Amino acid sequence: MSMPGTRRRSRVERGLAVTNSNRSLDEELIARHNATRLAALQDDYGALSRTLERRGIAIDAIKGKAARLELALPSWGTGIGGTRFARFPVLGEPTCFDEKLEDCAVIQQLCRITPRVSPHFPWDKISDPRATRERAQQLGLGFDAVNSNTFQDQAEQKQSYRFGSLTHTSAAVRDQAVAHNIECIQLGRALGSKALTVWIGDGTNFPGQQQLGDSLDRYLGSARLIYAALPEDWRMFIEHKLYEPAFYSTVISDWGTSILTAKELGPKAKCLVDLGHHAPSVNIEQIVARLHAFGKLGGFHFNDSKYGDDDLDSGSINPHQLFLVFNELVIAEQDRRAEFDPAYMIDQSHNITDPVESLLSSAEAICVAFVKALMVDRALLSDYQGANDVLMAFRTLRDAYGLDARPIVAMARFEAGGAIDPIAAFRESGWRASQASTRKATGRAAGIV
Ligand code: PSV
Ligand code: MN
Repeated sequence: MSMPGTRRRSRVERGLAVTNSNRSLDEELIARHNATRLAALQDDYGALSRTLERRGIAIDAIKGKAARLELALPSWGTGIGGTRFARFPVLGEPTCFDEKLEDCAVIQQLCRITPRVSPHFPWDKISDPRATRERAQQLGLGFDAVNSNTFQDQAEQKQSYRFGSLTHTSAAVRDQAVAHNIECIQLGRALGSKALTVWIGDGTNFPGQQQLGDSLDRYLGSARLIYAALPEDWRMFIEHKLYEPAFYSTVISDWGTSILTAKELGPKAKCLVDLGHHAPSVNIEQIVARLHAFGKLGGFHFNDSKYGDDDLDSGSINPHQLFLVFNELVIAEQDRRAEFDPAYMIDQSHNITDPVESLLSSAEAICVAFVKALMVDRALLSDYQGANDVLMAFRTLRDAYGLDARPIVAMARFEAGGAIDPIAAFRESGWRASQASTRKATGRAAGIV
């Protein structure tokens, strides 16, 4: 027996709850964590199951769909971001791609719906893609869409993107930007990825700076070259953004430009909806329905936004909008007028929270929104819609939104081997503290790399 004050601290207390072999969390820790919470979860799950049963909805089918949800993790989201003014680093944050993968593996181990990582080049330096792919496999991870970056200059590059990249007036700059995208495809191929996401910051900051029509023509010319380099089974996601860093006009500013561009390019080109990239008050769920109707819904970057930002944690500001987006996705999946295979990714920047915790919290919020949409009584809703019973149709949506979906999400996660409360388990593991002793300290320079 140890004396009070002299008791040897457990591995967990010392922040050592990691296995030495693959540097992920100790499975025993998760099992112990779950053992203390399982009875309460079963209780909550049983109560929700009875509520749904009264509505003729089978809880297990919904749980199965929740378990099959897959969200990609942004490699850049694992580091501490910053604003234009400051970055507040934490000890133990990842300093290289390998360490970002380790943190993603921890997230996946705890929540079980984030099996793939989306790399961003050249932020992510990968010298041996085969070895990186193997390392990811060991950690239980695969790779999702690769992201190109022609919105910043890199030390080694010849041409500057100060005045644009794929739309630049100079052919030499456009060629460089096209070549970078093609390199991203090659790297992605080696990693086992199947899509390229292209977001450009091109546009203008002053009226008169450029001919607005000509810029789009130049974009299409460059994008066609990238499209031509896509492997047969790949997709190219075109991500629109209203403004920033082009504060007067952005070339790919909205879903209209995005879908026209995707149609010009061909069937492998699809539109990517980043929830934060719209004007305030825009009806994003309607955009989702439109893109699906025309077979151009490629995927999502999930985040939230209050003012003009696009990097807040998913569901932290407007969880109802997230629910309405998933409501359209549930309808789209059943509707099948067009292929339905959207790629889901979280795209956030974490400035003052632990990135692992924020990503876990967002994965939960996204899955909760999905489950709420699955709990809508579709037959009833359709009857009310047909009868133009506006209030009851609205109430049918509300009745699902008002339910607490968390027991389904937690039960699906538990049954898949994850933690009932992933953030609590992460804290119990002492993961961040354990990494602080081996990972280098990062700087204060602003930026999300
Ligand atoms: C741009 O704001 C964006 O949403 C794009 O997806 C980028 O690739 C990502 O953020 C990271 O900066
Ligand atoms: Mn994005």
